[in-house]
Order: sequence, then C-alpha cells, then structure tokens
Amino acid sequence: RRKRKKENPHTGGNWTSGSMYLEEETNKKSEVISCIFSLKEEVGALAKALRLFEGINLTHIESRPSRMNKDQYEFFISVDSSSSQALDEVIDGLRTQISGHVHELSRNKKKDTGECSEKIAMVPYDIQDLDRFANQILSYGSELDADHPGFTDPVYRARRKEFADIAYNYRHGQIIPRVEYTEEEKATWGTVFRELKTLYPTHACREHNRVFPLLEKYCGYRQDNIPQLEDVSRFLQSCTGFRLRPVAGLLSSRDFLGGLAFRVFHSTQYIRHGSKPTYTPEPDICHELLGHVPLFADPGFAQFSQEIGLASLGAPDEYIEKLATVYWFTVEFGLCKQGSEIKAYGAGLLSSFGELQYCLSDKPKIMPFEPEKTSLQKYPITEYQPVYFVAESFDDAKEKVRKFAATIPRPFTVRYNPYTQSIEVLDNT
Ligand code: HBI
Ligand code: NLE
Ligand code: FE
Repeated sequence: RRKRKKENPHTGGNWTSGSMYLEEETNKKSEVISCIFSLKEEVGALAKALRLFEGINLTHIESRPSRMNKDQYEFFISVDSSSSQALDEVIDGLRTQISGHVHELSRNKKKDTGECSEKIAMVPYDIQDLDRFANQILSYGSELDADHPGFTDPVYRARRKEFADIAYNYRHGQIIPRVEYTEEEKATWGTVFRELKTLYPTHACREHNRVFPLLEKYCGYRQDNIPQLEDVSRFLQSCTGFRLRPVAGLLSSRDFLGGLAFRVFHSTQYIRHGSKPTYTPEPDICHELLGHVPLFADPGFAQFSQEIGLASLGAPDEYIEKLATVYWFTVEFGLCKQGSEIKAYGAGLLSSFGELQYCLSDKPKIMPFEPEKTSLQKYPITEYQPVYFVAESFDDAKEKVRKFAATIPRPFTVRYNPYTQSIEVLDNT
C-alpha cells in the first residue's frame, strides 16, 4: 500500500486536489469551518450523505480512501461561516442517519495571515506532502514592509525575489540550488559570524558549542563564506535525519510546525540587509545556519523539535497558537540551565549578537519553562524579548512538552514512521 502511494500520492490516503476543489473561499475573510466524515464504500453512499448539505454553501470538498478502514472513504468538506449553524445540523444528521464517523475541524486563518488566503486544516501525511504547504507563505518573500531596512533598496529587493523564486520552485527530494552570494552579502555574513563566534563560548549552550566546529570542518562555516543549504542539509541528515527545505518567507505556524513532524526545517536562503547586522526580526540565512542548524544536529534537541511538530498535526487552532508560543520560547528564544550557569539555546538568540548579550544580562525577566504557562505568554516579534523561559535541560523540556501535547484534543493520534517518512494515524474515533 505504501508503495502504491509513493507512485501516486492521490490514491493512497492523501487528499485529492484539483477537480473537486472549489477555489471560492480562497480570498474571503470569513471563517472557514471544516469537517471530515467517513463513509462505507457502497453505491450511492456519498449522494445520500450530500443530500444533508442542501441549502448550505459548501466551499470545499475532497476525498481520500480511509487509512484506517480499507472499505471506507473519507471526505473533507468546508463551509463558510454563514453556514456554521446549518453545519451543526448536518453533522448531527451524518452521525445519526449515515452512521459515518465525523470529525469537526475548524480553521480560521484570519489571525495568522491577516487575510484568509486559502487553506484548510489538511494534515501532511507524508514528507512529500510538504510540497503542498511550503509555498503558502504569509507574506511574499520579496515584498518588504515600509519599515524594513531593505525597503528602499532596489538591489536588495530584486535579490530577495531571486531567493523567493528558488523556494517556490523547490520540490521535496531535489537538490537545493546553490547560490553565489555577492561580496556585499558575504560581508554581512562575515560581520555576523565574527561577532557571534566571540560570544558562543560564553553564551551558547554546550550542544551548540559541540557541533559548531563540525560545521566549520564539514560545511564551509567560515567568516568569508556563506555555507550552502544543500551541504548543511546533508550534514544534518547524517546527524539526526533533519533536513532543510528552502522557503520564500514566513509560513503559518501550522505549516511551519508541521514540517518539524517530518524532521524538515523550512529555511530561508536570503541574508539580512547589511545596514542592520546585529538584529533582524525576520529569519534569514544567518539565523537558520548559525542559530538553528547546530542544535538540529543534536539528537536530543532534534527529537524535542519533532515532538512539537507531531503535536501540531491536526491540532485545533487555539492549540496551534499555544504550540507556536512554546516553540517561540524554546527553539527560538530558549534559555537552559547547564551546571550552575544559564546558557542560550534559542536560535533567535544564537543568531543575533545584540540579543545574545542582552538575554544573559540582568535586563530581561527570567521564568521557569512550564508549557502550560509559557504557552500563554504574549511576546513582541520585532524587538528583544522582555521575558525568557529557562529549561532545566532538553530532556526535561521534552518531557514537559510531551505531557502538554497529551492535553491537546485531536481527532487522532499520530506516530512518525521514519522508514516511510510518513505519519501513521493510530486511532480515528
Ligand atoms: N516560517 N519560514 C518560517 N520560518 C520560521 O522560523 C517561522 C515561520 N513561521 C512561524 C514561525 N516561525 C514561528 O514563529 C511559530 O509560529 C511556529
Ligand atoms: N532576531 C534574530 C536575528 O537577528 O538573527 C532572528 C529571529 C527570527 C525569528
Ligand atoms: Fe527561527
């Protein structure tokens, strides 16, 4: 069954796309409400079920063979919010008259995107499925806001478009295109690299310091060279199975965290504007390569990151937000006890020589990492963090996230199968 699926991703449990896809809802700002129901395969079953939808504005319908029951089909449908109440009745009808299983999902991307540009809570089941999510970025990779330091720099903007195009055209399994960086870009990298290297011995956690020399040895980490994503991705795969995938800009939290479930890290390839090397709110190649990559090469941390990813699959929106916050205060801005000291392991700290110094000074507030509390903390995204959370250790943080994840209500349980690089759905109540 898996084999067949690899040949045709639309026949073995993935959602179909194309003909039945009503693009209607894509640009609406309204809330999208979705559900999945399953039917026993028999003549007229779908027609009978769909009769319940009379008078409802269906905006999306897709089908797939059930993974759990070979004789069943699952249907994913969405309605717009004006039909929300009517959908309750339909779900009721499905449950009582058709006796299929019904899961309600809702996905309101308004908050995340500013506008509802498509998309539904479809779960990636296979590492290749990430191809369908990776291009749904929140802002186009080369459209800069007016307060971006590159906003008035036409050369920088044109360059950002080149990087965005590489990411758009990328498909899973391809070699990540190599980029020849300009002298100016290399100079920016050089400054960031040089400054951070002086801070790492005292400020970075020991896992980061352990891996860094390996990156210098095997991946071309040098002051005068910006390493290539492809080389780094191969190195990571040999350490922990993590791999990089180029991305044009910011993904939604759901799509971004979903990648981690497959040990895929969506990585930008462009570099920050040369006028502000100490800190940038956006991820850039300095942030990915100097901040994230060393830790994804650490087995314990890789597993911790994947746990957050797995917890996100199929989670309701409010829990996605909580998980994204947990991610923010660990993978991005986490501090960790090591011996009698506190060190930085968050990538946003390890890639900003401004904030790396600040975070271990007496200015910010420091609190213990407790996912239930941490997940509720508000945070700014364009300036140094006022609050950081300290983990006892990666193992302790992992255990706590695992317990927290168990409280997320989900229609199914997932397990990652590393041999097929796909998700196994364990129960589907
Ligand atoms: N998208 N490309 C990209 N890179 C990130 O680091 C990133 C993202 N989307 C969301 C995000 N990070 C986090 O802040 C959490 O919302 C998961
Ligand atoms: N502030 C970080 C830096 O300057 O490298 C990037 C953070 C991305 C979330
Ligand atoms: Fe990051």
